Amino acid sequence: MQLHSNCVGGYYPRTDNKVKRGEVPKGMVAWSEPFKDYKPTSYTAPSILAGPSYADPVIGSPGFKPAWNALDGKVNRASHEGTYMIVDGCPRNPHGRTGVVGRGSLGRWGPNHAADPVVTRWKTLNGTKAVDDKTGNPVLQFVCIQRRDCGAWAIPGGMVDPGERVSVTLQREFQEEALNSLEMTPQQKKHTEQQLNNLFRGGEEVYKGYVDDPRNTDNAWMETVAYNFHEDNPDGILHGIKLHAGDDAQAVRWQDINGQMNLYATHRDIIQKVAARLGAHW
Ligand code: RP5
Repeated sequence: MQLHSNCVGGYYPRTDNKVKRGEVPKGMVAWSEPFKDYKPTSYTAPSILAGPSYADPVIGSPGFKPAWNALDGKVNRASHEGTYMIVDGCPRNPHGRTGVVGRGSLGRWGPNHAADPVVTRWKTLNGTKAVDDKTGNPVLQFVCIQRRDCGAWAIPGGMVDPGERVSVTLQREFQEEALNSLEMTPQQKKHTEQQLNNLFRGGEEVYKGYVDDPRNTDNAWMETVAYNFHEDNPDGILHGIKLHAGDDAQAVRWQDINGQMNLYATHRDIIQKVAARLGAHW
């Protein structure tokens, strides 16, 4: 199992550098390494403890009897990566120590399920496919958003709501973050949905599993299912659609895909798989 690195060391995100992660020296991330002096910081964000609808109660609260590693009513507590351990009553991050116990800013104990839509088109110059000078491969572009919480550029993904089908999450998140559908009239929204339905019906799964996300803790972590929605036609809908950032995104753009891109969490790895799948420049 690959160990994580984005959620080890430094300060927990969005805590104004007040919540320092407990020390996890190099080579001690794996749980299999004995580390008797491990002193993780306990942190669950006040916004999560306030009990929003998307968050679990505190473990031990009366009536909270989660079915770990399973579909628990409408909440999916199963991991894409197999069975995770429950230690002292709490799920344990399968990718190692993070220096934080509790949920940080994540709502669920254990896996927090997201979906990431990678919407791609070929870059064109004067109506023809742009090709990279060095590799000779065509240049692919994807719809990339800038996250409002940290300013990093990312795939416009989001959380799967309880009971929601992943295919619905993928299109919903794309429409909310890259097209600002939350501020459309019902007619505009319907029209946009109809325009995109065909594209979103033809997706290919490119990744499913753990995300090395800076918000992960020892007891709560991000997982995702990423799909590629590619439009090959240079006169297709994606060449006409107007991008408009909304919801958790503060900006949106068509990003040329190449190996130099710096993206949020492990999104670069996901995009690399898409480039390989389509034989694009990297
Ligand atoms: C990442 O966080 C996932 O890959 C997904 O892009 C995102 C979901 O979290 P929010 O954008 O809803 O905060 O780990």
